Amino acid sequence: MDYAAAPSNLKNVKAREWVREMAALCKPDSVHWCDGSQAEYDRLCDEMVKTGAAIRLNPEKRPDSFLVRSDPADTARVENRTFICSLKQSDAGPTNNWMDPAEMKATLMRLFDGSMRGRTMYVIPFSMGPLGSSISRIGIELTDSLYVVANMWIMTRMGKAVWDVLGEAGEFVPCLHSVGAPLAPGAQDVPWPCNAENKYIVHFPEERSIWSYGSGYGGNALLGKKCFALRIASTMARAEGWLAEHMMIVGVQSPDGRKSYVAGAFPSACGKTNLAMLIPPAGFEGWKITTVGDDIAWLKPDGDGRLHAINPETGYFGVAPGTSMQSNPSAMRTIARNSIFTNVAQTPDGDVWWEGMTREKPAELIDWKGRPWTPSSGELAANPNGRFTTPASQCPVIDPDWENPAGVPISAILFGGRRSKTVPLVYQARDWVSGVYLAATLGSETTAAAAGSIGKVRRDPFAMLPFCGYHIGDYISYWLSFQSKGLQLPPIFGVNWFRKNAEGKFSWPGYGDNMRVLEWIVERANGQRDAAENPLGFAPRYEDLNWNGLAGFREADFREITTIDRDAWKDEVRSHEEFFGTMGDKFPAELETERKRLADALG
Ligand code: SAT
Ligand code: MN
Repeated sequence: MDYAAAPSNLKNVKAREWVREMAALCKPDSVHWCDGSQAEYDRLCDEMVKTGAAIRLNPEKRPDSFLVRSDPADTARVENRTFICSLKQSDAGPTNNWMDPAEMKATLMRLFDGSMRGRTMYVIPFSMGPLGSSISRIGIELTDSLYVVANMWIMTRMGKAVWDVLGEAGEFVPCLHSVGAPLAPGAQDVPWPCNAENKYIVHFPEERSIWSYGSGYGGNALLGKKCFALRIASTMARAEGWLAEHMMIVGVQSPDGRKSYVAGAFPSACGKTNLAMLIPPAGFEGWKITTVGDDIAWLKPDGDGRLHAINPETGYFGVAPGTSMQSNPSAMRTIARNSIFTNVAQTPDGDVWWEGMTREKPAELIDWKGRPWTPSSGELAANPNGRFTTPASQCPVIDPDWENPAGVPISAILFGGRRSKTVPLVYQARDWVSGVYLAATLGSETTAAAAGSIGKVRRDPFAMLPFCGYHIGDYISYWLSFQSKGLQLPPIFGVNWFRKNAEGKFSWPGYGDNMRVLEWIVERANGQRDAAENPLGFAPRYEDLNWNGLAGFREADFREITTIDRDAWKDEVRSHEEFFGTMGDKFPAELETERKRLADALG
């Protein structure tokens, strides 16, 4: 193995030793230490094009951008193959798959043995959060996938400067990734190697390490994202007094110049990116929305007693279908160049297309599986979980403080899911405990972001169901513990943009019009807005929202999506009770008290 190539500023013996050991295990043909430079990125992208792993898009239409088609069997996170291997099963809890860590290690050692034969092992040092910030954390990903390297280059701060920050004795999270498809000498590679039989996305929380085998896709393979910044970071956060959350962060500036930041947790593919880049509609002149993050927030109590948040990532791995100049012009501008597109369709002139991008479907395309497509094909041209990977720095509405190492102060926290019925447009929890209750009982109809059935309501506490690295009961208790830390905690709101009418159509216009709700929320958080009390908490009356510029949405429509149907809510609370029953004895009693209070209030 070529150790001469190890960077001279890598002084961390533990890191060096770990890379050596893992290379000895995986047996790659060569090892490449990534320096993180633009030149290196360009070279690696060229190589992907040469090997057929990526297609260079038309440089005039989409400069420096690439299209990648995954194996059709590897298009989403595999939650049933994702494991939290804590020493004790009770520390993984009822929402995580668990296996004894020693047993799992033995399995992984067998799988990884020789798993990189015929390939290159790339060493990616990366920082989640601004380099050197006290809230940032370092990881090292070893991978045999060029696609992963290119995506990590966009999504994280990676490269040789990280070795300086790591120093001789710094801590790092070891992240080992292999597509699990060794190449025999002379064998022809496929465009998207992966392992059809075995996929393992494994976290060892005590060791703080990640082993991922068999998939090249998104959250399964870009280990800085869900695996590190949520699952492992949530365990670090609990030990150290902060929070690692599945939240977007958005800046809201009022016409008089007051700036507030709102964090919002929503399950995957529920519009976090759209909310973070919302364009205020007509009637909201003078309001300005800016983006800090679209997927993950690390929140930490600051000296001022408030929660401050950073976005640990540097890019967006967003859902492409549905993204258009109407729904999210800022995202469309962000992805105009320097982007990687995965599992979307290709146009005859070498650009990309997906359902919802334009009102008219193109007459012909190559679909996400690489086959000729026409509107009469009767199939989707893009995979519903097709993604763009794009640099945050290109976002036209990026917040000036998005890389501030101290983070931004959070004024309100939102929780929302896809609920076609029952859950109203918006309400404010009456206090921290009822806010934790609303977050703990968050439900959402499932989407294509995870492999499996789509459209069923599942409880997704804090939108963290697939991402919490420890027992969900302990996690909820940890959130409750913030009420006694002497902090100035932000109010908590529930939102639901996804109510449907009797014809099955969305009742609320959503997108930019969510500004009407956001305005009420920030002003409410600042003590400037009235509300009416209801069994769930506090909610705006029709006259409390700003309806300027919204045609065709009447008071009756507002009623339809805000009235609390007591019978439906009694069923809802019964389903909360059922859910609590699955949580085991670590489930905090305070929430059962809150549940009874809510049941009583509903009569
Ligand atoms: O594939 S990812 O986990 O990164 C995207 C998502 O599900 O939110
Ligand atoms: Mn997400």
